[in-house]
Parts: sequence; structure tokens; C-alpha cells
Amino acid sequence: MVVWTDFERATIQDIFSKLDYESAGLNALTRCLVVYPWTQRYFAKFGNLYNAAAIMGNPNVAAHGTVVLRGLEKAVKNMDNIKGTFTELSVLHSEKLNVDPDNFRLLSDCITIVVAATMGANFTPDVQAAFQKFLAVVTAALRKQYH
Ligand code: HEG
Repeated sequence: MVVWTDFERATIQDIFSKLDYESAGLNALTRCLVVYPWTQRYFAKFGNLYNAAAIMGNPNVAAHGTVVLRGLEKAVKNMDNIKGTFTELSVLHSEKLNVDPDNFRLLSDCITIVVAATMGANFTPDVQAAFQKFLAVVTAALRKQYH
């Protein structure tokens, strides 16, 4: 089981309590689809992903960015059982969506960049370490049902 310090717990709760899910979700997913264009293959039904402007203005990308962050919120609320919380989501990504699990880290890094850009100087090295630990645990949970 993952051990969280009080600082880590407080930091994660604090970041999510202040997060604007709509804009952070859109910005993180857009960044992922632009910087790692092969991730677009999973979102064929989203319509026009032709270039950065099209991705940024695509309402399906915006909606899905928010869905991802709402998914992360579940982990924030269940920090002592993230693996259990994401069992079904892991099966979905593995067996139905066939998402290459390496992509979890790529999207996680995009989320980190967006959060860092929003927090500015408050995104200290300690805060960064706590946030990246949280995303690493989420990624491990999402990978768990792959075989
Ligand atoms: Mg995934 C669906 C969360 C990474 C591709 N993703 C979903 C859903 C959630 C979610 C909550 C909705 C599940 C449902 O409808 O029951 N995704 C989620 C998280 C992360 C992640 C928390 C990692 C931080 N997803 C991820 C990555 C890809 C991907 C890296 C592909 C590059 N997700 C994906 C697709 C769908 C979901 C294609 C289905 C979208 C749809 O049908 O609208």
C-alpha cells in the first residue's frame, strides 16, 4: 500500500480544490494530443483533430479533458485505495479502449505541466514531488489490469 505523508495529502487536496477542471482538462488533453500526436488514434470519433487550433476548439476534447480530471478526483477522494478505485477504469482502458499504457505517463506529464503553469511560484519542488507521486500511483493503478 502507498504511504502518504500529511504534506502530500494536504498538497493533493489543495491542488484539486483549486483546480478549474474545464480549462485544466482541455489544456492538458490538448497538449497531449498536440505534442504526442499518436495519442489521437484513440479519439477518432472526436471529429476534427487536424491541428492545434482544431484540437483546442474541439468540444469533445474539452468534455473529455474534464472527464479525465473528474476521474482523478475519485483517486483524490480515495487516496488509500487508488488501485481498488480504478479497477474498472483499468479494465476499460485495457480491454475495450486498447490504450497503450505508456500513454498514461504522457498525459500525466501534460497534466503536471498545466498545473505547474497555473500555480506558478507555488509549484515548489516539494509540491511537484507530491503531485508526480500521486500521478505515478494513478498510472500504476490504471496499468494494473493489463495483461
Ligand atoms: Mg481515459 C475514457 C480517465 C488516460 C483514452 N478515461 C475515460 C473515462 C475516464 C478516463 C474517467 C470515462 C470512462 C467511462 O466512460 O466509464 N483516462 C482517465 C484517466 C487517465 C486517462 C484518469 C490518466 C490520467 N485515457 C487516458 C489516455 C488515453 C485515454 C492516456 C489515450 C491516449 N479514455 C480514453 C478514451 C476513452 C477514455 C479513448 C473513451 C472516450 C469516449 O468514448 O468518449
